Amino acid sequence: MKTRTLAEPYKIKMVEPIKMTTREYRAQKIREAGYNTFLLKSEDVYIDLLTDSGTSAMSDWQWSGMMLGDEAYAGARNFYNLEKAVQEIYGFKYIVPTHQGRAAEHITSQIRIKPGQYVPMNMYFTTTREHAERAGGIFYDCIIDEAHDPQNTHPFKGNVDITKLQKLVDDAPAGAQSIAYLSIAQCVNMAGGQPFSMANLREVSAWAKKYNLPIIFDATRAMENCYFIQQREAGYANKPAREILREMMSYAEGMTISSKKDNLVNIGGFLATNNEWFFTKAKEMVVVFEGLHTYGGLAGRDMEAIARGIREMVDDDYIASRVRQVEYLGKQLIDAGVPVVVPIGGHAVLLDAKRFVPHIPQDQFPAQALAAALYVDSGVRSMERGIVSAGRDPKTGENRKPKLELVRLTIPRRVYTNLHMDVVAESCIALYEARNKIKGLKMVYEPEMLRFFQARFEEL
Ligand code: P61
Repeated sequence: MKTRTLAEPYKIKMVEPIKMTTREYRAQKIREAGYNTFLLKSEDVYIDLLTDSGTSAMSDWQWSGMMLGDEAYAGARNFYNLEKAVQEIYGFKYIVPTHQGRAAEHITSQIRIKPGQYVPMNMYFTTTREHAERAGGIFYDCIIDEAHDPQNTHPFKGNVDITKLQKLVDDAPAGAQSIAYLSIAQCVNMAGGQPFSMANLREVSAWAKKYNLPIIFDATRAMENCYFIQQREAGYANKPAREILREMMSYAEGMTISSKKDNLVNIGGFLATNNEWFFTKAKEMVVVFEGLHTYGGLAGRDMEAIARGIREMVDDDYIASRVRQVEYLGKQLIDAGVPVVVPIGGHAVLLDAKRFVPHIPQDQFPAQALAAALYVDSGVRSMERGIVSAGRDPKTGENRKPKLELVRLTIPRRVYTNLHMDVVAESCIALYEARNKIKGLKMVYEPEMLRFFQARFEEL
């Protein structure tokens, strides 16, 4: 029997008009932007799939909460609303707000990493690794090998490979003491939004307990991971995503988060933990870098929007419709034979540039070139997630050459309709048919840190 169509569990109350542009105009704009989609003006973009970060549409309930901002310097009512939401939904006792996710990563890394210690992560994320390295930590990739293969259809490509963790403990000079903590992310961003399973988390947690190693989540996209567990993992089909989240969080000692994703707001983040020592140290540090521990760089109204977003994100109808829209776009590309990362992830569809433009060698930045070409074709803005994003090895200074050379089409939450997705799919398909015309790039300006944000290129 054909399943019935399910539409979005919300309706549109306010719209933001988009400017239409011509191909010639866009060709000029991408040249002016040094072929870097981060350097385009948003006004020149038709459908903005650069990121799902801070780009969500807030609900009327969140917006009305913003009018109830208590802008006192200390002890704002909204902080306590946020604290209560985190305690009830995530289950952590202590919370320190920050202006966004990387600030929580900075504080966590500085407090918890001793120079020379390893920080295993299930694949790197740019800011998470940067902050770990700035604290003297050494990144160690402990994700399963399948995650590095865009064509592997493993349902939980975000899983941790425990044999890799064991090898690290066995080989490291001081064994488990050489490890600061396990930094585990849900719906692994750089792998294409790939989830881990609860079974894997349970095993990782049991292993970590043996060595007295804490797990600290990067819970930026935890909710989307919970949806996949509900859909794919035995024993979870009838569990509300909200309960799945509570179980997941119970395996960790704490979390950092960019609230700009799961939490459905335009700005904010926090760290949360059950460890009183960590909380006390984080409170000491947040006043130096962010603001008092009851606002951490956020306005009272922002904290209210996060508190309400946290309560909205656990709605099963919402989270299903969010992930299904990503799948809707992905399926069209798969059906047309366009090379994408499979399975389709929770927040994005990723074009596999190595197969899309195989005539462009990796040192000519194939994903960067493809992202630029997509913008010129249709005004769709995407993001390079390949050799430019991977940066240079801090020891050798050489380019890191990641196996994954991807262009990320990231879907903002509650923002675009499926017709927008159709336009994106059409453009990707047209581009794939004319792929031989896409040329490689050379980098003409390279920033020292997180170079992908501001690097500039010229066409070869
Ligand atoms: C993104 F090109 N993500 O995906 P902040 N952890 C995780 C994230 O996805 C994340 C942060 C921590 C962004 C924004 C962004 O290389 C880039 O609130 C899993 O952005 O500080 C952010 O949270 C950091 C885009 C960040 C990038 C870094 O689009």
